[in-house]
Amino acid sequence: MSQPVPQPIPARMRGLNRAEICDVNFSEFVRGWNGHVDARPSADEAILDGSALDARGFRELFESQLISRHLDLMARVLRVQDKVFYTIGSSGHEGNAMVARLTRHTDPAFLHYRSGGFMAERFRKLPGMDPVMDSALSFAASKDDPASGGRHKVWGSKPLWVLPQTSTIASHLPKAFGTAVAIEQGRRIGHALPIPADSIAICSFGDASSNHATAQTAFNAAAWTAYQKLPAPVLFVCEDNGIGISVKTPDGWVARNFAQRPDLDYFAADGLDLAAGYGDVQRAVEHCRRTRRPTFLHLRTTRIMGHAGTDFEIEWRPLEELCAVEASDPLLRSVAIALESGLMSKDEVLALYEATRARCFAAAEDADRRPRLDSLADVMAPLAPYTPAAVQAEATRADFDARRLEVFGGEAKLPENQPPRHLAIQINQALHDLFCKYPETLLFGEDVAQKGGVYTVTKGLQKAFGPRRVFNTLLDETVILGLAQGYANMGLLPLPEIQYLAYFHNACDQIRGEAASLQFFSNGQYRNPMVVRIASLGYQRGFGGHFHNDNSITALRDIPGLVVGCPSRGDDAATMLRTLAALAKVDGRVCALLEPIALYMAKDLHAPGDGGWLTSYPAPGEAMTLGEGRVYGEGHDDLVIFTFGNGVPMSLRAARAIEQTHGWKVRVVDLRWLVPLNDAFIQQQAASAKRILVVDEGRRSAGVGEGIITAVVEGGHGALPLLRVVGADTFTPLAGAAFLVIPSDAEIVAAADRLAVRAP
Ligand SMILES: Cc1ncc(C[n+]2csc(CCOP(=O)(O)OP(=O)(O)O)c2C)c(N)n1
Ligand SMILES: [Mg+2]
Repeated sequence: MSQPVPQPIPARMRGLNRAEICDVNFSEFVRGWNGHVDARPSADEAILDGSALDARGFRELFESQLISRHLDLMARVLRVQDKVFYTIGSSGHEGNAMVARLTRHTDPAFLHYRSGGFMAERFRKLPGMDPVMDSALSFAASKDDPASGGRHKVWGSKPLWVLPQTSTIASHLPKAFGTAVAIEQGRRIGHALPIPADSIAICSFGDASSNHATAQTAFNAAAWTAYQKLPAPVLFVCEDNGIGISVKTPDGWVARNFAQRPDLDYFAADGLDLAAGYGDVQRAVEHCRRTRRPTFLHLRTTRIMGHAGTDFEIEWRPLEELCAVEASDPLLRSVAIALESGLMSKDEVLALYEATRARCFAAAEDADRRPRLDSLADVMAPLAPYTPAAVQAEATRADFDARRLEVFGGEAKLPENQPPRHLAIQINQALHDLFCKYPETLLFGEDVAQKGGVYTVTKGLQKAFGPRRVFNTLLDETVILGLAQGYANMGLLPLPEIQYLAYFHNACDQIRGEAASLQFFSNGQYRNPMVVRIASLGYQRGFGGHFHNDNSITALRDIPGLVVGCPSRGDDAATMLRTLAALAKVDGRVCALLEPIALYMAKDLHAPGDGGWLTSYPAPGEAMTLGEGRVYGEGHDDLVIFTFGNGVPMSLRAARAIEQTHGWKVRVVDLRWLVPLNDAFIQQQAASAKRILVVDEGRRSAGVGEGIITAVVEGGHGALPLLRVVGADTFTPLAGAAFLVIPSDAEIVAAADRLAVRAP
């Protein structure tokens, strides 16, 4: 079998664009070929002796490789004409087309940015699709791009089950793992999956990316699952080109790191040689599908034409090394196979090469003539869909009486027939109701099952609904949120729990970069609805220190499209939960519920034993509209306090003192919804105010309070006497010192005193 021979680089070409050199190398290699030629194989004959690949398969894979290559070459040329806006290519990785050929278009795929070959090949799985045009539209950021509608150059396709990925390397591995788990678990709870039950999840990434914490956490979670003999049919495809931008992966490291991992089954395949690699890829895919075990496919690739069009390797890499890399071009090997097997003549190869080039350029020019996103409304359209009437109808739908009677144990035991209770109990009852209403609901996290959570909020749920719907995960927030995305991808309704707000920050990218961006980058075609419950905020009498009293809401505030609610009392939590679930179901929204830990058990408001913070359970049929606040002291205008969470009972207590001292009528406005802030409601409440106080237990900088004040000022009420009582920009210390950094009842009263000396 002849190997591609490194081409001598003529002096005139040194320092030139390496893409051009690779392009020229191809034609020169074909013209210079004078190796042995077999008799032409028939379509179903092995392409070369001993290969698992037949001639028809090779021919199609080769065409997919050429499409991928010419899209790259086209991008390099048209980038400088501002017709293309992305030049990270797949050159050297085209062998990943084998993975596409050997899997199904219904196997959800989460792809590396060098998966052009995979995409071109997957497009064959459905009739009437055009990989060249669709890709060209994405390269051109055209509004007609079927993957993202012009929002990013992504590999994505709704009909082909390719979920668009972000550019954050490794961030897609946890959700690929989650999707694999969801395929199995969905079936087990009787959920109708959108894909066949024996599907696998495919996830490709680079060698450097395999070191990333987010990747490692997915490998670990997959192995942790398989170790317990639970299924996790995920095919991890490591496309090893030996380098990450300019940093070389130590020789042999990927094999060393993964070949012996328990419960992550390792396969290696040569992605540079279709004839040699095909059988190994096939074994890996079949193993994953049959055993339902996490499988690691180590695919040998190379990277030619640099990391991206902007990477002038010639400036930082020895020329000899570059030439050696270019000589390992898998397309040269494919040409050798095509010629040696007798499948194609030199002229046929060159004609196909040039025809593919022409096709890619024609598509790119066509794409360039299509419209691009040209208004902010267009850009944002898929980001945060909201259909109020449908959400309200869903949130108030109460057609699950029979199930709840069964779960709660009869009419008399229904929560709405019980005396008023505190927040933790009412959240617990509301969760029971959600489980009755939605058989596709899952609740999971650390310690949520038998123990019922650190604060017993999920107590009894596992007993009532079984371990397949309520379960403990391994201790890893990134995996918890990755699982949530996976379940959502399979049409389930995940309610992941993050044990403390501080530990949300630990895994924030799974929401910030991934879940919340999916509708945007898929132009609304894919969604991963979920309601993340997070035990949050301070005021725990000095216990627990910073990490159990974290008050940083800011990290959630600027996540586009996210909905954040923060109830301060039990009835509000129940009606809010219903709306959050409806937002997830109807509009596919990613939602967070911040549960104020310090109020979980709060029973009293003004004095011990007054029961002022207990509430009755709202029967199903009641729900809270997104953005709707709660007003205490309607019509009171002397002072309006805007607040939320722990600030609500504090402000209500302070209001009494202020009324006594100043004789003012005080209105306390619980915003309840923190993201998005309801500016119109804030402005409407501010309109009749004589003075305004903002009580924000979050941090001073970039906190909710800043948003409230901005709304007030933009509403034209900035001239009113106005002050903030707000947390300090610090971490929270242990013990009594904790109270020094967050607002207190006394500070609210003192702030009112300061307002009193300002003229209204
Ligand atoms: C979390 C994150 N950090 C850094 C980057 C910038 N970056 C983009 S690609 C890349 C190298 C990736 O190398 P590898 O995983 O080997 O993939 P390859 O490009 O070689 O195919 C880096 C550092 C990123 N996209 N995401
Ligand atoms: Mg690499």
